[in-house]
Amino acid sequence: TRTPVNVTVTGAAGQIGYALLFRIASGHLLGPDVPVRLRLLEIPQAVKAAEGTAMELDDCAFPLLSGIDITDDAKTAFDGVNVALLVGARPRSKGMERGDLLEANGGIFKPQGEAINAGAADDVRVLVVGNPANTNALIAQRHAPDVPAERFTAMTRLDHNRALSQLAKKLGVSVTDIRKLTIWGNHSATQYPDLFHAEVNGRNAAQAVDDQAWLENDFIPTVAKRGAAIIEARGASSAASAANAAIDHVFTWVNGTAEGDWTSAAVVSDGSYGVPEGLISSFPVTAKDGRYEIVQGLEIDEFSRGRIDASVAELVEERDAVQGLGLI
Ligand code: NAX
Repeated sequence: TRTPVNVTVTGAAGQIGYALLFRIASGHLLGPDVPVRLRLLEIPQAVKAAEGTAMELDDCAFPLLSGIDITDDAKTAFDGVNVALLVGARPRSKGMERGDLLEANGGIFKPQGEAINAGAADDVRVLVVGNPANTNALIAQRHAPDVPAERFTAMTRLDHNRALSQLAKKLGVSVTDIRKLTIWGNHSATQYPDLFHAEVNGRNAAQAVDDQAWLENDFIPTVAKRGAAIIEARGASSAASAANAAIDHVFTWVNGTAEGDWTSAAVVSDGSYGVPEGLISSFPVTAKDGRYEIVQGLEIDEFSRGRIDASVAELVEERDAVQGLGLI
C-alpha cells in the first residue's frame, strides 16, 4: 500500500471547504489509487464546525481517507504537507479599504508561508484560492524562501472553466471540443480570457466566433463578473465550482495536460509576455512531470496586449501595496 499524501486545507469549515473535502477524500484530487491524509486548518472559532465536517467525512467511510487532523495552528497543519490548499482568507467587509484587506490577509498568508517553509515536504505544492488569490500567494511565497518559487500558485482555473462553458454555449459545441483557452493576469474583474489562441475543433476560436462585439461586451465581462452573478442568483458565492476548479488545478499539476492543449494557472512569472518577474500572474500553462510551465512564443496582438497589461498593472499595484505595508 502507498504512503498517504498529506493534504492540508485551510478554511476547512467554510463553504468551499465543505464542497472540497469530500472530493479530496474520494480520490478526485490525486487519483483513485492515492490514499490521502487530511489536515484541516481553521481559526479557533471555527474548529468545532471543522470537527463536524470531519464527522461527516468519517461517515462516508472513504477507502482512500487514512486520517483527519484538525488544528488552529499553522505549524502543525503544514508539517509534512505535500499539497496545501489555502482557501481560508479574510473577506472584504463593509467599509474596508483595499489596504486594510491586503493587510488582514498578510496577517494570514505570511505566517502560513513561514509554516510551509519550516515544515512542508520536499515536494510540496501550494494552491491559493482565498482572495485576493494572486497577491496572497505572493505573500506566502515570499515567506517561504527555501521552497522553490514555482511551487506557489493561485487559482484561475475557475475562470478558465467558466470561459470554456461560455464559449461552448456560444458555438453550440462541447467543452471537450475546445483547446488552448487562456486566462491572463489577475483573478479579478481585470482578468483577460483570451480566445485568440484558443481552438475549437482545430479552428481558431476567435475566428469561429467572428463577433468582436460579443467577445468584448459579452464574453469577457460575463467570465470576469461571473462570481458576482453567482452571488446575485444563489445568495452565496461560488463554492462547488470553486472546489471543482481547485481539484482540476492540482490534478492537472500532478498528472499533466493533454498533448496539444494547455490550461490556465497563476504562477510565478519568469518575465514571459512582459509580465514582471516574480509576480504571480495567470498564464497559459502546460503541466508535465509534475511541473507547470508557461507556454512560450505566442504572438500577442494589440487588443490582447492592452488587456493583459491592464490586469498585470493591477497586480503590480497590489504587490506595491503589500510591499508598502511591509508584508513582503
Ligand atoms: P467562507 O467564508 O465560507 O470560508 C472561509 C473559511 O476560512 C472560514 O471558515 C474561516 O473561518 C476560515 N479562515 C479565515 N481565516 C483563516 C485562517 N487564518 N486560517 C484558517 N482558516 C481561516 O468562504 P468560502 O466561500 O469558502 O471562500 C473562501 C475564499 O475563496 C474566499 O477568500 C473567496 O473570496 C475565495 N474564492 C476564490 C475563488 C478563485 O477563483 N480563486 C473563487 C471562489 C471564492 O470566491
